[in-house]
Amino acid sequence: MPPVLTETHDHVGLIRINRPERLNALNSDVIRRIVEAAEAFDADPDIRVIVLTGNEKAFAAGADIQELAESDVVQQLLSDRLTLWQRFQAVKIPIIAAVSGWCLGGGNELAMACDMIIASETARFGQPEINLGIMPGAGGTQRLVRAVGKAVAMEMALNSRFLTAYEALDYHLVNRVVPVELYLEEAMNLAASIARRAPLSVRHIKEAINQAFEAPLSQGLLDERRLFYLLFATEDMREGVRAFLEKRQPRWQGR
Ligand code: DAK
Repeated sequence: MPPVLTETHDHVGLIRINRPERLNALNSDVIRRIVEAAEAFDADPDIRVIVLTGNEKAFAAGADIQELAESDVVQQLLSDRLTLWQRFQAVKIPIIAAVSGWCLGGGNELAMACDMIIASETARFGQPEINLGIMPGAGGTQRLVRAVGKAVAMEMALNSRFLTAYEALDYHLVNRVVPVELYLEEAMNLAASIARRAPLSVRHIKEAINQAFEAPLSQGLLDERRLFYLLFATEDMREGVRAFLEKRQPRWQGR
């Protein structure tokens, strides 16, 4: 079985990390396949939202420690892993992480690189890289702070504190927590609901909200306005307001 599987469900693309014998540890091949699958869905006009998941026991227990053991600084510097993460971030349609079980190290960084996280009650979130004498290297010291705040991020990265699913909810790392039997269904339902909305609005909203993490407020507001104005040039905007005034459901064309 390949280590990354894909399926489509109407307008939703599902990516499953599939290395159960290694708790879905992320080696270079797996990361590359995830990124390529996400890019392929992004380029497919029929797909409007992506769900990324693992299995009940593990979303991903971090980078593959076997591979790390064989790596040195030159290999790290020459590897294209950083570029792969940047390509994942550049995906324009929303990505929802459906997380159950272990979500550690690079696994947590991957979940945080998604746009929303649906967690099962059994999910455990952590940045345990310090136990290996390294540190988070794909957003664990940056995105985590923006999600949970400095104090909790420090404890997670400095002292390998794992968060339960409900702690992650309290600290705004995840959108919601559901029973383990339902986490994927919940994520797929959320994805399907977003997929029914005006596709260009969805893309612009994702871009604008992500700008809030990149740019100062004044720049972010300018970018938001530019994206807002652009939507006035779309047929979907005409259709949306007309449908409201005519008291009917809009029919989105994505143009
Ligand atoms: N890598 C490789 N194998 C792993 C693994 C991992 N991260 N996690 C688990 N496994 C393997 C175990 O070795 C075991 O294999 P066998 O002994 O059966 O052959 C099997 O999966 C089942 O695991 P356990 O027997 O340990 O299962 P338990 O339920 O007892 O414990 C656990 C679950 C998740 C607490 C434990 O497995 C664990 O502590 N795993 C390691 C977690 C960890 O330290 N993760 C952080 C890795 S460092 C980069 C960006 C990011 C990163 C790196 C580079 N660049 C931009 C270049 C990220 C780094 C990391 O994530």
